[in-house]
Amino acid sequence: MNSEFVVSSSGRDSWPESELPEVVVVGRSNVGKSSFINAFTGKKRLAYVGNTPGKTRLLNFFAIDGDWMLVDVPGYGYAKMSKSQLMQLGQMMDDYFQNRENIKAVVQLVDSRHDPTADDIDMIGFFKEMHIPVVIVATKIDKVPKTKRPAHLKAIAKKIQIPVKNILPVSSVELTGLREVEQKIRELLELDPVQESDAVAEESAMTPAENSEQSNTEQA
Ligand SMILES: Nc1nc2c(ncn2[C@@H]2O[C@H](COP(=O)(O)OP(=O)(O)OP(=O)(O)O)[C@@H](O)[C@H]2O)c(=O)[nH]1
Ligand SMILES: [Mg+2]
Repeated sequence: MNSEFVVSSSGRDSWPESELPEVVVVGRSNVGKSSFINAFTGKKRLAYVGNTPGKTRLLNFFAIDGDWMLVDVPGYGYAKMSKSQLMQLGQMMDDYFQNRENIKAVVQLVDSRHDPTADDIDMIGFFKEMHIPVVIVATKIDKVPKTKRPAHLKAIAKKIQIPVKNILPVSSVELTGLREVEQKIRELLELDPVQESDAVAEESAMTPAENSEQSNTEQA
């Protein structure tokens, strides 16, 4: 997979001038959005990953294979933010979701260890209302013991009210489940399926990700 950073944007003036379909990675602060993007693209430092929540403050656009864009956005549910910061983020996100015609799908990340939060459920409802297709990804599956995984995924499915097979478990540390998400995205965007040989070459080219305090996108 060929991926490249396009731009960090604080609002519509700096949305990229592009016709490419955009897939937005959404979820609670700290759920693993930026880590997912790094693992998915096989680039450790593409998106900024932090040890404290609230790291991503801008819309970060990444072009994938010249066909589509992944967009990393700030997480919700992070309490330690000032009112004005929250307002600013809220406006930036609202404008983007309501008015950006390129948005073709959302990858909604939920933590595989816990039930989805009220905010998660609200977000999923919002995208449904907007008629934006949503791919549900359960992150940090490496942290759930193997024998408990089916029960966790079932509980999440029940809460979101979708079939359990539509929840894709991933680990950005062990690099599992990523190509299944890619397959799903390509289906939604009506692109050709992932080539098996490409996917294998990609995953073995990258050692399991460790945290990085550096990236070529914004700095906190
Ligand atoms: N074990 C494990 N840890 C993960 C995984 N994905 C992310 N993490 C860790 O979770 C923390 C948050 O990850 P980020 O990718 O920065 O989360 P984010 O959703 O982008 O957070 P904000 O930008 O603050 O909204 C980091 O310490 C990551 O290393 C995973 O699949 N497995
Ligand atoms: Mg982030």
